[in-house]
Amino acid sequence: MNQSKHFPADFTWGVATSAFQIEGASAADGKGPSIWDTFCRQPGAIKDHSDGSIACDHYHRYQEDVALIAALGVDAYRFSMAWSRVQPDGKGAWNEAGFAFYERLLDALEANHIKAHLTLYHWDLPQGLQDDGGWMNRATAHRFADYAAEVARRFGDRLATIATHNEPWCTANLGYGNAQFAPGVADARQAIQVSHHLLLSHGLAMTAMRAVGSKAKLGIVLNQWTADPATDSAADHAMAELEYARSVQWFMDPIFKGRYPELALRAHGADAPQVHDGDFGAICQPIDFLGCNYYFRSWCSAATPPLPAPGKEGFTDMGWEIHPQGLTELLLKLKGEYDLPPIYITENGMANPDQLVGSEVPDAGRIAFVRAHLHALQAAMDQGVAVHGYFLWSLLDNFEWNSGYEKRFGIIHVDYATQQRTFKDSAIWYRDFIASHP
Ligand code: IFM
Repeated sequence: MNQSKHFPADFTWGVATSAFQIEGASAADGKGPSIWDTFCRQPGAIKDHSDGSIACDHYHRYQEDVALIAALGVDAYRFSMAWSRVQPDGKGAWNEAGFAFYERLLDALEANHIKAHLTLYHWDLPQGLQDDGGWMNRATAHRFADYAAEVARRFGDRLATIATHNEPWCTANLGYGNAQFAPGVADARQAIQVSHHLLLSHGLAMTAMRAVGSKAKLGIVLNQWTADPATDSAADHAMAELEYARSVQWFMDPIFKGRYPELALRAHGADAPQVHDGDFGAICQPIDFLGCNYYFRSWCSAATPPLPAPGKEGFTDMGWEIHPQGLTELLLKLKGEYDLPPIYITENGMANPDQLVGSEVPDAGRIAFVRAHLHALQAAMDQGVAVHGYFLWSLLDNFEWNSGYEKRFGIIHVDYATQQRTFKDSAIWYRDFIASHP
């Protein structure tokens, strides 16, 4: 099947990364610490006891990495800015040396005709703001808007898109709900309040960036899934409906409809967030694009123990079910429920236990995964969903948060001892696939 025939000529093909996962140089040139620097020092927080101090050393090797991006033949690169690199405390003075790094990166991308898609917040809050209460402190939303405005003022005409947040569901639920991520809090009530402050910060940042006249398209990136009942039982159906309301609709409804979903609000009960007058007005405003990160579906079983997901197409090294058809179903469901702006699939990919064999890295499983998801994407586009681009996660093997360096998501293998980069078979396949695009 020649899939490329079905994608429009102006479709954006890209690869994605985030700052903490690749940059390293965690204290270079005036950079302040982030909550992930702190979290990595907590005993037992990271499975392989590693941290992000070196990671892929992208801070020093960005030119080599941009050359690799160019060699893939992609149109676009999605990356994030480390807030504490450009504003060490998250408030107060800007760090010019930090901004200079992103200028150099943008120069290199422009020299190679690669469009830059920036995420402002990919989980690495400046520790200085955490010391003031982090995302539990409503003032953090205002600090975020200040940061967004400064970035848009400096770089707005050099960026194709600016996303406020990456996967705020994770920031709230893994960072504050179950302590798997920084800052390591386990408190359901806080997770819900944090999700509200994240949404508020998104809205305030959108307004602030528009006020400085940013030319970049502005939006947000959400991790999303369908929620499927394990059986036809009423209990499984109810569980699936609630799961979808608490995850997908919880972030989509405020942005597109100016309210929280009733079902989830009722379930949260006394833990429901404190919402001030005017908050929904700030949050619910047009966005130029929606970034959708899709990895798996949610499998909902009320049984004890829960019925496992069938995994007809297998599971990834993260233990995540491979379910490409969920991407089609998700996009069609969203189209039915919301007045959607253009969509980018801002992340999709898989962890695989890849190894160098001579000078090659065979990863047929990843090729099959990407091919199947592109097929699923086409199916949604054929049914009228306006998807403008696809970003493979990830360009490089990198720091996979609390899994450390044990999980490899890259289409380019990184030998962490030498920082040697090697194209995996999937990188070669993706390059050839894009080249065959008319
Ligand atoms: O590595 C992460 C990324 O930072 C956010 N989305 C999911 C990826 C894989 O877990």
